Amino acid sequence: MLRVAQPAPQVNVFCYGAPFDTGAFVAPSQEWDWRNGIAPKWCTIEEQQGAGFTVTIPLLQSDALVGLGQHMGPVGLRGQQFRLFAADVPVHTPAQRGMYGSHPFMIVLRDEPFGLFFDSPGPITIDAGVDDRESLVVRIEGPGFYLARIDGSSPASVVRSYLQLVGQPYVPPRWAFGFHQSRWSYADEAEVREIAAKMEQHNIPCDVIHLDIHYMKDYKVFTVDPQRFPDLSRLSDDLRARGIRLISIVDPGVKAESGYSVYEQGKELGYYCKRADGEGDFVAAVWPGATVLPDFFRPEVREWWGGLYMGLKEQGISGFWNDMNEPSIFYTPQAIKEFAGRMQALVEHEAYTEELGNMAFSPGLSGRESYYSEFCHTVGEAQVINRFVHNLYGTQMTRALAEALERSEPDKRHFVLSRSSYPGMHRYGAIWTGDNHSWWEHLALNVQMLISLNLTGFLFVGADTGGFGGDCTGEMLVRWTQLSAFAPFLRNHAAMWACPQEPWAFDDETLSLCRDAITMRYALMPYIYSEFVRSATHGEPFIRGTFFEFPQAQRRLNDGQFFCGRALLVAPLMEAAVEGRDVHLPQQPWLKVSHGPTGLAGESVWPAGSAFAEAPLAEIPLFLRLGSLVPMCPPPRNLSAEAPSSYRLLGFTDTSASCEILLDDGETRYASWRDYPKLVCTVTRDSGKLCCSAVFKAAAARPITLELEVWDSCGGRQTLHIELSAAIETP
Ligand code: MIG
Repeated sequence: MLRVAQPAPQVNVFCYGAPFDTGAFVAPSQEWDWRNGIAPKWCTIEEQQGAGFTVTIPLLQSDALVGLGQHMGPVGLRGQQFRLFAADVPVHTPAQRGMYGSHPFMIVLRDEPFGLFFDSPGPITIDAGVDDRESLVVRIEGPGFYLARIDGSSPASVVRSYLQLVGQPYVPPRWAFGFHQSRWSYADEAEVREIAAKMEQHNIPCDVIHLDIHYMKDYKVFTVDPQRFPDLSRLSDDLRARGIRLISIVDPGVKAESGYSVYEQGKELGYYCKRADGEGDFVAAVWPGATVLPDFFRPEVREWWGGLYMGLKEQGISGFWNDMNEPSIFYTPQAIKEFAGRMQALVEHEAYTEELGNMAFSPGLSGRESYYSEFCHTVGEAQVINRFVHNLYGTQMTRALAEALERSEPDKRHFVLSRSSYPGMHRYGAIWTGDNHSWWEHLALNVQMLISLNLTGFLFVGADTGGFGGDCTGEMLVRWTQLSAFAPFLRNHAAMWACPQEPWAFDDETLSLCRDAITMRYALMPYIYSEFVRSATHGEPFIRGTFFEFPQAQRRLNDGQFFCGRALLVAPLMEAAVEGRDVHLPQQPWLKVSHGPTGLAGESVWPAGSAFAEAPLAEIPLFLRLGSLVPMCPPPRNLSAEAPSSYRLLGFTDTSASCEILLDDGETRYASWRDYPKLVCTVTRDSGKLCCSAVFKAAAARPITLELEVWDSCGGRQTLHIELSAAIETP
């Protein structure tokens, strides 16, 4: 492996008690400095009567703390408290201390930063300098845990080592970078066809339409409602012919209904989670009513479940969306009976008490933490109560899916999306950030989550664009689409009770500005896709905060701007009725770029420092970093279309800059970045004259046209036109 002359990052893994093997680590243990039961010098570890452990890490006053993936609150964690216990979180308010996923990896930012990964699948409570301002206190419930400490010279080197430890982030097929349109739920085949037709009619590039829970018959997983979707194969074929793919949702809860074949199979095989009291299968209520939960901790259950997706795959479904896998529980039959009984007793006696008031105000039935102590998993020989491995359930379900797809087509990359996740799942699939609302605050939260999740190895992520709950407005949809145009995963999705939210659901201006933003993303696809794959294969985040790229700007943890790849600084608008915002341009001159449906063009050079960027509704402030070269192409209708034969390159450099454009088929799996077919372009200045070299690597040469626009830091602009016929070098 090639290493630059930097102090090699140091990784120590401490093992405490008898930890559960979460599968998060992939690196063979010999490569790391494993220490069993020895307390590290830089923290104190207290054991609490067999109930768990408290780890206290002293913080310097100047330390900042980032990470934790999916969480509420600002990017900087200091001064916040968290509780990692995967939950179905219907409203994302600042009071929420935990989300759908648990990602217990943090980075302490100081001159010599270090990462901390607390590997344990049970509940974890984190106090980041609240009770004691000078300490990070982490409470782990369970029989043991691993603690990895990763010392590095920069946040980037810490993340790189972390990803060597837990494995390379998931790379989806290229088409997954296209525009996804979703809704809970498109009611039937006719409506899905209409959505596809409207995309064409309105000239909006689109690759995917999602089928939410109503495609199923009575919410029974792996069934298709014959009334709503009489011929799913034909529908998917027809859409595919127009470049649009279908993705379908799958929930873990299996309707407990005799005669329903999936239920019967699993029952016959004994594959459902058992009640902790030994009284048979655990039954809980979710969408279908009474359901049972597959025990995904057992390899044979994963294999069985994974196989069930293949039925949908054979009907032309291109990828899958695992929802509700915390797992979400609306109520248990026992809990609702108790609740109803108690309520009825009070009502009968006309006892309009405070208790009744409380019951009316908050029934507290959905997602009660105690439910998760009522069932268990079989792990090897042992029975383990869900609570202690709770945060891994969604990961195990998603692993079942990813492994089945891999078995069916081992040479390909697949589309896998999950709501709940834990480190390790970042290797198998994508996540979205769950049920946000059409609130400006959640647009800002989206930026925070992109940064924090990417720091934690979850690279292919995105939020419901336009917001899930509540009614979006035209202006909000435009601003959100402009932001998500730079997110790895771009999906417009809305809840059942929300107003229609497709780009055409508002007015003509909204439609045309959403179209512009989406089309711009397609024009930028050579950059976005190539840069994403490069990040994933190099163990780097794709979305990065200012502090990550410029560690000197350590205090700018939550400045509401982010880097999309290494070259582009994006400053989304996060308020209603504003025509601009403050931006912070670190250290060096930046090229302000304008954008449009055909991509980016240089505008003017801005000096380092804080500035106000005008941004009427049609615009999102974008800046190109000095030393970069961004490849673009004529925007295709969808990403299954033929590979482009011409590229536009926008550069900003006083010396030289280069870019690598992937030329792969968009779905073949490669062992490393080196193996991807690509075109490497380099621009240089030779006594003021612009030169460009372009070399095909691991790819057959083919005729390609290059249009170059290159700026220097004094505002000079040069252009160049090149016709490549084979592996040649110009000038
Ligand atoms: O309880 O399938 O987060 O994206 O549309 C709601 C219906 C269930 C929650 C998911 C959301 C999805 C919805 N699901």
